[in-house]
Amino acid sequence: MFRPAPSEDIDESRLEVSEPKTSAAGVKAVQVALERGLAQAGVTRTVRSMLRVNQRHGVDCPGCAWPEPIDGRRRPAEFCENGAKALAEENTRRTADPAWWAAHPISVLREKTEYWLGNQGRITEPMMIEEGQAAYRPISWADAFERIGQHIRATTPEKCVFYTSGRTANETAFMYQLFARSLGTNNLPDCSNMCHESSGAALTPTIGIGKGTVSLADFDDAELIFTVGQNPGTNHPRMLSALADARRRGATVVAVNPLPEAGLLNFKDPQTVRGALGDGERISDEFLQIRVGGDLALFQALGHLLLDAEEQAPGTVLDHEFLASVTEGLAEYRAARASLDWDVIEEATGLSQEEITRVAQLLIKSKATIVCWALGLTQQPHSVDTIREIVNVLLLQGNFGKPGAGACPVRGHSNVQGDRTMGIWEKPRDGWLDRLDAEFGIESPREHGYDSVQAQQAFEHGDVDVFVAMGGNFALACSDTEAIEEGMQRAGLTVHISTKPNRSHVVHGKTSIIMPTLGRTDRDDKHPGGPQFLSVEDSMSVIKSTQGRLEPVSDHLLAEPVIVARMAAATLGEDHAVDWRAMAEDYDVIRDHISRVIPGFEDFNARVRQRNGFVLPNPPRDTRSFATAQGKAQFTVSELEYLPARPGHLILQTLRSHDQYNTTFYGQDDRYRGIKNGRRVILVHPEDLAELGLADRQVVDVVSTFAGSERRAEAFRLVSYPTARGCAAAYFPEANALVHRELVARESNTPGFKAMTVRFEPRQG
Ligand SMILES: Nc1nc2c(c(=O)[nH]1)N[C@H]1C(S)=C(S)[C@@H](COP(=O)(O)OP(=O)(O)OC[C@H]3O[C@@H](n4cnc5c(=O)[nH]c(N)nc54)[C@H](O)[C@@H]3O)O[C@H]1N2
Ligand SMILES: Nc1nc2c(c(=O)[nH]1)N[C@H]1C(S)=C(S)[C@@H](COP(=O)(O)OP(=O)(O)OC[C@H]3O[C@@H](n4cnc5c(=O)[nH]c(N)nc54)[C@H](O)[C@@H]3O)O[C@H]1N2
Ligand SMILES: [Mo]
Repeated sequence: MFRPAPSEDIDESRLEVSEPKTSAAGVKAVQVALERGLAQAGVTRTVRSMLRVNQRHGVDCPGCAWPEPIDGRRRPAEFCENGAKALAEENTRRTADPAWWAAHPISVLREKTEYWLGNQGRITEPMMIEEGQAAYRPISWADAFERIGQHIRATTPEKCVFYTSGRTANETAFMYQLFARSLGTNNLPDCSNMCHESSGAALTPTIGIGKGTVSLADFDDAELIFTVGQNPGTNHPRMLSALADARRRGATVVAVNPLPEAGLLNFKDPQTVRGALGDGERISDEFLQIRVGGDLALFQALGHLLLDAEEQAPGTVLDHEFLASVTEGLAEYRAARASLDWDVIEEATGLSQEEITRVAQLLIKSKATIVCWALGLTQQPHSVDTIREIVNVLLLQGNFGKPGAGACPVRGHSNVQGDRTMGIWEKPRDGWLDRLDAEFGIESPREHGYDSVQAQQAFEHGDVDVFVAMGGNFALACSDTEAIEEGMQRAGLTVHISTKPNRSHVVHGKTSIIMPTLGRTDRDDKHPGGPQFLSVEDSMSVIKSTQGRLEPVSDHLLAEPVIVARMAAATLGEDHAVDWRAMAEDYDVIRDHISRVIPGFEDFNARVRQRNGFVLPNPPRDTRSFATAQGKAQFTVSELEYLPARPGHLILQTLRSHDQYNTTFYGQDDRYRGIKNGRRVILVHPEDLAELGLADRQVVDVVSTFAGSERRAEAFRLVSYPTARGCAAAYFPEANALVHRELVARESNTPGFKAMTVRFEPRQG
């Protein structure tokens, strides 16, 4: 039942380790989900929110961006354990009210982990702290907006940065970018810069759209599905149903991952009797336990083997009509892939020629292939090349614009894709800005702004005066934790539009304002025209409405669009060209503007009210057309690149535990990996441990090396774990301090969160 916030923080000495699990979900998942809901929110709020999640005209699950079935197959409860935990986090009845802030000065909050901070509850009133003060104090909304307006007017637009986290709804995101551009800056970094930016950077120039090209229905027609560099059992649990359904129908699933993740091996669907009671069913037919960073080599080898097979039996493997009519660059690609050095491929991937050839046979046979991927591919120096190599392999067999085929980057935050569609981007195209300017009579700046890494560097150089964050937890999401925390404290003003206390509130600018907002599940009804709803876009470009119904925990919370409107009016003046108030009063007004500015949103207000929302145009999927600069899909040629570990070193990736949502920790356990009551762990293969002369459970300091400099993180416990040889894994965000800010993916500038070279130094005692 309902429990008050924990007063204890994580105690790493209580760490327990057991065997990793070999299946995901099952009854245990339902039980854990209910427990967390009841502890935070009590019975009524838990039941009400769970029954409405992902239903038509319900609330979009804030957990992930995996789509819901849009035909009749929606289940009575279309949620998963981790979606339920996300809801419990938001629905909690615990509150961080002014008395709580008064009792917890910054000096105390600095010593707490994110687990403790986030578990204190929902922020109930606007709060402010100024230089020299020890704790946050309440401030009225009017004063908060006035302060922000004054501060922004007193500085220059280039010194203002507007960050967006991907839970932000479409309407809010549209207003927020309009505010930044009205002010005169494209400094609109977002969490996507740290997430799937590499996917967009690879897809846009090669297939003409920076998004995936499959819909959920394609999983019904696919013959072969790859899931590469992702952990769906934890991060996209509803994807397991799609994979299980596909396998039952006869499709083959290939998982590519350095870790034998539970959800990639077996799945116990808690919503079927067999899943609840039995051993579960297999999810993957082939599991390639690849080395971290080896995927570029893998897909080059697969491309080579496809071309080779076509040569052996001409006309049987490639889609010649597709290649001739809509692609370019095949000859150069063919030449580059003509020969292959298997020794290098085996070294780069840690896989055998035999394993790779077996998977190539599956590809050769398949008439419809989907490749899904997530962050295992996007956060390494050669990420963009790796994803382009996937595009090459898909193009060879014409796997675009036919049922059961395509590219499927599986997005993270529930509306991260929609935010980009709404113009949250530091590098907007001129044509896009022209339409925005014409609609509102403003003049948007044309100069590109900062992405997340550039914003981080600007902080460090003292070039950020005002930082506004629409959600998120920038200080902990970035690389090089110590440097970004120090940089943020040099800003004149930091503003956080947030639901719960987090680290970024604690390493704040000289003045800091926290504006508490309604969450997705909260009722938003204080408008002249009555209750309002918002909309989101899922990973497969479906736009649908989302509307919360729960009683907010405080009367002082404002909806995000209202906060943006009042901030803009306080900054730009009531007589500004944009009618901010009209948009805040009636979200249909925002949608009307969007319908005239953004292609694909024609008649937005009517279509968003349809039963299943609507799908945005997707030229590769809809018509096999590719709006690249050349007008055709592009083959590309990349050099082979991987992450070789130096002697005495391992390649470290960071990932999410089963009990966290990015920087929010639901609990202290990583159930599927057998880790309990602790997070400062490093998973290492037993033979690597032996070779390094280290022991299971030994406590070490971790030292990362990059470009001649070192980063150190203290007191991590080594855990013997069946990861690929030469690799190690630690949790995000504990390990972020080890990531040098210049370790990034080329072209996308995404931090190299899965590409660190590390060594371990034993600690005494
Ligand atoms: N419950 C829950 N759901 C979430 C989130 C959450 O924190 N909690 N976060 C959301 C967000 S914002 C995002 S972006 C997504 C993230 O979803 P994921 O991408 O699944 O997230 P990670 O935990 O980073 O897992 C990365 C996976 O890639 C593997 N991997 C690492 N390096 C490599 C490599 O070089 N090659 C290959 N083939 N695999 C590799 C890791 O072993 C791990 O299984 O999830 C979203 N959904
Ligand atoms: N080492 C390492 N670092 C990583 C990653 C990694 O894999 N490894 N992944 C990267 C990725 S993929 C991402 S997406 C980023 C995540 O970066 P962010 O999106 O910045 O971080 P989150 O932890 O998702 O944000 C959590 C905060 O959002 C606020 N919040 C929650 N709900 C709402 C809401 O409805 N409205 C508002 N306004 N605020 C809300 C709460 O106050 C909460 O503290 O981190 C990146 N950092
Ligand atoms: Mo993400």
